[in-house]
Amino acid sequence: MGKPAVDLSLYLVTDSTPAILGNKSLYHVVEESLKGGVTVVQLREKTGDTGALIETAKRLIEITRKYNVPLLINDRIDVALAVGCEGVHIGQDDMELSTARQLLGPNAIIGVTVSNVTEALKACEGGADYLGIGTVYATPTKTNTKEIIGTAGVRHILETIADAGHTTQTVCIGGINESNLQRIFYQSGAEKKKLDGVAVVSAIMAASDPDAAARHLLQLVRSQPPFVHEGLPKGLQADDADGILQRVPAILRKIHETTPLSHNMTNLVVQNFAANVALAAGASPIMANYGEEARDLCKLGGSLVINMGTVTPEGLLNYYKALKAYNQIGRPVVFDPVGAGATSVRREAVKSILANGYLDVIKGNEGEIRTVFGDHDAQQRGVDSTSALDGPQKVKLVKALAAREKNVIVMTGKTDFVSDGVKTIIIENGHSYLGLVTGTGCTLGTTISAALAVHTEDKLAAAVAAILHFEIAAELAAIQPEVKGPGTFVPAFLDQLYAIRLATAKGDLSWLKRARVS
Ligand code: 3NM
Ligand code: MG
Repeated sequence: MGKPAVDLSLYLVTDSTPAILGNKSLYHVVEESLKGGVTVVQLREKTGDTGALIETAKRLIEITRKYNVPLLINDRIDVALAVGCEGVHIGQDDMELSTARQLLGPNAIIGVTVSNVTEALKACEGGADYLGIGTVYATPTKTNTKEIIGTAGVRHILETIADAGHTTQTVCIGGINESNLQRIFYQSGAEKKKLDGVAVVSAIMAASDPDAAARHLLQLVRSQPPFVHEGLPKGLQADDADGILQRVPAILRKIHETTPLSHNMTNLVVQNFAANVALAAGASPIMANYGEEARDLCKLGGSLVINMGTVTPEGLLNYYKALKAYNQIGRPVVFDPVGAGATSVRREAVKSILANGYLDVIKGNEGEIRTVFGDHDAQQRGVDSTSALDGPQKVKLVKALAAREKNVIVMTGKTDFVSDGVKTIIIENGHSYLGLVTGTGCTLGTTISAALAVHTEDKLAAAVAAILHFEIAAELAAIQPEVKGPGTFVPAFLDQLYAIRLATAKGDLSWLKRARVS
């Protein structure tokens, strides 16, 4: 490979349709975006005469050369040859890569659109200079896309080409904008191969200030997302259940000492109970379902719980606003996909919430977690879970989902499974009364949020600490002499949450001996 690698960090694809460009000048927008730092420009015109296209390309190449940025032409090898620009971008229905290469020669930059593993491997083997992977998210800019592949699809392609030994550069495309760029970039990246950049149309072409838009997007590509927290220092890594168990008291103590805010956007059924559990566990609850409030609340050092137990269209918009606010400053979010598989509305809600922000922890029962994973057989009856998977299958599921989302997955049940995509912790604590009281699952989400707020650097340990606090409190409550059933259990449970917290603060860790963790 004699030719230098292209900087794909911020790849602009033009679009001069009025719906996107408005009444601005294409040349002006491209020049402004270059000032802002765009690193590649692709001229993409789906209509118009060849002569006019060549004229446009000629004018653009004068601009891109000033900024030392390559100009590529979508699909039209003839136009690229006519103007002598740096290369082309071809789709699956366009000219064959080998033919384009013959026509343009070895030094031309040729990129190929791919949306699955087969296309990606073929393009790499055929000598593509880069892959445009998409469509990541549905976008009004291109409505005839073949496949919406999400970040999971992008990551799968990256992993596959890396495994095959290809070092071909990559960008992703489709629905990328300033509010989702960092999450898409982060979740799409595979261990062995990250994306080299992102390609956008409307995020720049439709912007009122393309210079500022490009500048901001480039800065987002080049910086660590705020919601990614540096892990614990080496030597302190809790790589097994014992290591995590040792850190539980410190996490509980920190909750006790700092009273973190637990901002709950939760359902009507559990608001009161969740607030009481938060208080007993040592957090400061606020039940605020109005998304606008998150802009202020997210700055208070706490965490957010999104519980879609009584989801509504308006509620969803509120979730997005809050999610954005917390993601932007890197404060943690717990998502509780209550009844995820029960109705098609809820299945769609799960997808859109996943597409609207980064969720540090997702907590649900088996049916819910299966739905989040995309298992369409996980039809639920009401919001209760029906068990179908055995232990090893559950481990596999939580691990795969956590790896896909790059977060922590908690799957509750008689046995709980908690995974960060690498390690999976199995917890055998709890009591059957928890299943006889409404909202215990939801309030576990609240308890996890408190731990997460004080221990963002290790979400797995935070989740495990909260689960142990919660479930051992249930065990201790159930054996109190006054407890005769689920009714008397509830107050005793609140008492035990509180008692465990106070005992831990004083250094009494006898409760933790009940932990059954592996
Ligand atoms: N190609 P926006 S998606 C030009 O999937 C194009 O190959 C796609 O527009 C593909 O950044 C797309 O405005 C449009 O969402 C992307
Ligand atoms: Mg094409």
